[in-house]
Amino acid sequence: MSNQSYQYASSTYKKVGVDTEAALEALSKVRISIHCWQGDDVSGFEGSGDLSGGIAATGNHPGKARDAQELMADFDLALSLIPGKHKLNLHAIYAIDAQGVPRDKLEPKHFEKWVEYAKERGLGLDINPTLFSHPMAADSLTLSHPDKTVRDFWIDHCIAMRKVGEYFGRELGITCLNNVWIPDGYKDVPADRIGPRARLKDSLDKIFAEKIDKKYLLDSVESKVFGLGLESFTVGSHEFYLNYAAKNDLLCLLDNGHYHPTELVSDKIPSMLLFADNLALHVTRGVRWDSDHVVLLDDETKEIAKEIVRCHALDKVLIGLDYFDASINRIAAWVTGVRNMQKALLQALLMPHDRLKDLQDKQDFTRLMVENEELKTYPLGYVWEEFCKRHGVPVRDKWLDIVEEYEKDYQLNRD
Ligand code: RNT
Ligand code: ZN
Repeated sequence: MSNQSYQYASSTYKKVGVDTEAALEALSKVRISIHCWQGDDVSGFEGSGDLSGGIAATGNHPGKARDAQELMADFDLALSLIPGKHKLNLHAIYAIDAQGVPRDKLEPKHFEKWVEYAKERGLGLDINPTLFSHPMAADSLTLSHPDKTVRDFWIDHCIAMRKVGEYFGRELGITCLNNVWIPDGYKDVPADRIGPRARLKDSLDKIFAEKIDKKYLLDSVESKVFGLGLESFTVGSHEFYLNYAAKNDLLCLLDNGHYHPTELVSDKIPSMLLFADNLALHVTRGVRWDSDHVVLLDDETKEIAKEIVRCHALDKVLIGLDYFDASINRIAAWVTGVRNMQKALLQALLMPHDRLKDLQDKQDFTRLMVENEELKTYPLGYVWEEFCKRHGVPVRDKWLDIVEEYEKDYQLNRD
């Protein structure tokens, strides 16, 4: 029966020149970098308390992971419900058995257990230095701080994490992405804009001075428009990092919560790809601000996926997710976001892009609009079901029953 549904979908797409088998094959090769921090509201294992840096996880759904064991167990459940092979994205604050080790002294050995975990599951690992939720970042200034002692601490931390990333790449045989994001900014109109940016530039030069084999490690820098309490000025702005990355052969990481609301990351992707070999993304959903809601199958997610696919850039764009919703079951949040990113990619892979481009070039905008609109109700769902089945994960919303059972048996006993 279900096979019949897939056959029907396959023949429907075939009529517009789309091969569903090729789409399924292409999608199965895409590793999404899944952020570990959805599992515990960006708390980490240092036990130091509140999230800082102008970002916030809101909500108080019970059952968040309290330690590495719980986070790993929760993530295992999420993985069992997500089709395909992926990457796990870690932050420095998720070091294991590193109690009392200052962030600038973290070493690969503090991440050995994650490597073991990843190896057993065929996962890749990504890393982020953590330049927030720390006494040295209490004033939301880190790499651009006027005090050299503070800057040096964070420079050393970033260098330490590059070594951890290199270790991940070497151990797993899957290139690690090390992404630097800093909160630095001012609440009110600054008296000096170039000074903090010059200091940030100098700090980055020191962090990236050592060349590390790109087979193991790629480095990216993530810009932002503003943070909570830092509304007037962001040191690491888009222009700053765009230029810094281009000049220093680093990747730009575009987080779609980090731009003005009518500015779209989907539109930036082709421009970036004309000038850079690789590009990194944090796919998220900002509601009114950089609120980091769970990724839905919404228009911008679909448009991002379309750009990646029609630029033939599935192997050039490193797709990561970045959201942290504490108001719902955190495993369900992971599964929903990743599956939606995959659905968006599948939908993009099931479009006759050459034909549509041709209509644009011929300026047949009537037919272009009509065909695009008709494609929206093509039987994507049956192809998605087939993908889930082939990868041995539940179809449609069946996976939620499993999460709910786990929540009852394990998560609700945690608080
Ligand atoms: C913050 C950035 C950054 C963080 C994570 C936790 O606005 O998006 O990527 O969300 O590093
Ligand atoms: Zn981000």
